[in-house]
Amino acid sequence: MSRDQFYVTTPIYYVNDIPHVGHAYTTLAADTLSRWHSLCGADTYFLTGTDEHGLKIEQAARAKGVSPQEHADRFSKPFRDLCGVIDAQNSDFIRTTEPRHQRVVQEMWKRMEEAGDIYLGEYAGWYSVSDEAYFTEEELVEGKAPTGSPVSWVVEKSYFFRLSKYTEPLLAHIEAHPQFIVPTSRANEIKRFVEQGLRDISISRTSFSWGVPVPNDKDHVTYVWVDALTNYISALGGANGELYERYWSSAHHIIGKDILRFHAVYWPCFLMSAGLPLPQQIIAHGWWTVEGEKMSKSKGNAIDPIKAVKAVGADAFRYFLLREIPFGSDGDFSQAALITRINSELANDYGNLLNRTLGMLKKYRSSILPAAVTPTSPLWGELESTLLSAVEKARVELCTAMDSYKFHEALRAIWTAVSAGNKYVDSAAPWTLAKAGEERASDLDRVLYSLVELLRVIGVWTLPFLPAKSQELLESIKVPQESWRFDSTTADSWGVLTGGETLASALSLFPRVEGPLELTRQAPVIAVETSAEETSAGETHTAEQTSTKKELKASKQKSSKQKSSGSSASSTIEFDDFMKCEIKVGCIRAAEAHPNADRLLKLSVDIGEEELRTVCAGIASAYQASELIGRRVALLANLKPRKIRGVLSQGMVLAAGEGELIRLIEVPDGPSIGEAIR
Ligand code: ME8
Repeated sequence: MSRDQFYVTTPIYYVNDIPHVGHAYTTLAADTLSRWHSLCGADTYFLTGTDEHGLKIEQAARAKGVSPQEHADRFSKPFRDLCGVIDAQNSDFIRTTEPRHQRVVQEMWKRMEEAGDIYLGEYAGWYSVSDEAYFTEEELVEGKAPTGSPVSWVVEKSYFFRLSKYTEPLLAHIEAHPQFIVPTSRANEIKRFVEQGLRDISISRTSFSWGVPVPNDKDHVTYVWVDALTNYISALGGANGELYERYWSSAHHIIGKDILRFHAVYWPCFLMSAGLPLPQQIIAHGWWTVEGEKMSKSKGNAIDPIKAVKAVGADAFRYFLLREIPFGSDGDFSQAALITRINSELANDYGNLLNRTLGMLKKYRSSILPAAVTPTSPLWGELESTLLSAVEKARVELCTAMDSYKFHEALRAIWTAVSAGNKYVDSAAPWTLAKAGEERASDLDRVLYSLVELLRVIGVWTLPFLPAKSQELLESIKVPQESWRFDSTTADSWGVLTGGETLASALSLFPRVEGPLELTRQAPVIAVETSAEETSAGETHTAEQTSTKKELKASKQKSSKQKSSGSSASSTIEFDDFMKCEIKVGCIRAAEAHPNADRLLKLSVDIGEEELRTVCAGIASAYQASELIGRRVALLANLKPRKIRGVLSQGMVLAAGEGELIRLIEVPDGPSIGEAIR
């Protein structure tokens, strides 16, 4: 049986820096996609590597007093190691200084030359070394490249590529393949650019020698982008290679938005000229900042993947990067957001489901899994049907999200199944069944089995995202390896575990993390502005000290904010004052968007009264309404009802944090709904 192929690549990274979170992000997205397609049965190939030629590298090596090759060897290694650090399973790692690559670059050149698309001319223009690109006078911004890097006027003999010839063919290809460039906003950007008409580009250099020699002209080396882009084919053995035959037609290039034009304009035109088919898709993702700032060497604020993995583990790091922002959008890496996601979604939501399931199985059945209960079994009940339909819905959403590179949606979908599991525990109340003894033994068996089966499904789904932890889970609950496949998770395949297996009695996959974490590459000595009471003028601080000071300042600001809003941190209240608050255990039965306020959700909360309480909560930027159903919350029940934007709110759910980071205070299982919280 022939299987679909899926070939995925990352950019090849420059060896002028060491890897940071931006590089890790692209590699991890490509890895997750590759693993996802494997899980779905495809024959996958995943390529990453390093880009080692060009003036930039030659100059960096010279500055360090080493040869360009030595420099490249030294700086390529951390990128190769990065894959291991973040648990990326690449099939190959290509380096542009390898002979296998250089051979194919020259072949590519010859093909383009034979097509009549290369001619010798003279180039004069503003050249930026750090961008490896020429700019026209009009493109300069205040005498610099649009990126802000310095430019110099260069005149040299150069070979040119007839890019202009491909304006129409490229536009036609983009029109005919609406999914060629994603997201659509980026495709439109490229279309607008091409519609203005493409100009021929210079594709060789004589001003330096660190590159692939142009065939039959030793004075020239190939322009770095002709060299670099060809890696996607050279790693497959060139256009006649076996791997090329097998994978090229399924190529997907994952890149950052910074290099879209090279991939979506130059590369397809080079390929058309060489008579080779175009890749299937070019997928551009957004840009990470750190704590609201651009990452830069001078600021020393680049997140080091090695440190991040050391601090929170590879899988939690992967989870955060993919869950935090929509793939095509820019996003910010903040330590607070990292910690919140790990603690609330991994340790809390997922951890609870896992702990409760294995804990109860141990307590009530000595960790032996009861016999399978499937939808056709007489024991199957309504609660199981509800659970299974939530799982089926999540499965569909997961597929849709992955088809459009919405990793954050995919994880959100999986977590709706986690919530459905936690809700199932609450509704099925296994502890009550256990109390009833023999009489309800088969009901208890059914609940325990269903929970483990749910864990199996979640374990399989999370394999592409959290590979090591998912594997640990699947092994702990004895899921046979042959069913670690996506098609084992349909509603029809509910019941893969047969029962009778002895499972692990406990498993701690994601421990809670506490800040502050040391995540940046280095803590440079930098001057900070301080007030006279904190330090004498001119003193310097390490970044660590700075952040402590920042935190200090923030907490001071916070407490002064509290003071001004009337709740002075220093004043105390009497016990009786507190006892006036009726805080009760509640359960959210329904949730929807507030009709008149984007920030608010309208919740229906059960606190054991005849009618549900309507509560307006300012949590819409942190929660989807659907994921709240079934959550146990703390509700301030005797707060005077008040109309909020036209809806009468009868109480307040307790939460901590602000904006997107706000999290509901959750109530553990045990106390029943309506019970007082003291
Ligand atoms: O451009 N946020 O290499 P490069 C998100 N050699 N992604 C980021 C990022 C950030 N802040 N910073 C870097 C090159 N990246 C060429 C590529 S390909 C034929 C040649 C990621 O080392 C993102 O994928 O500058 C971006 O496109 C890539 O690193 C740039 O890596």
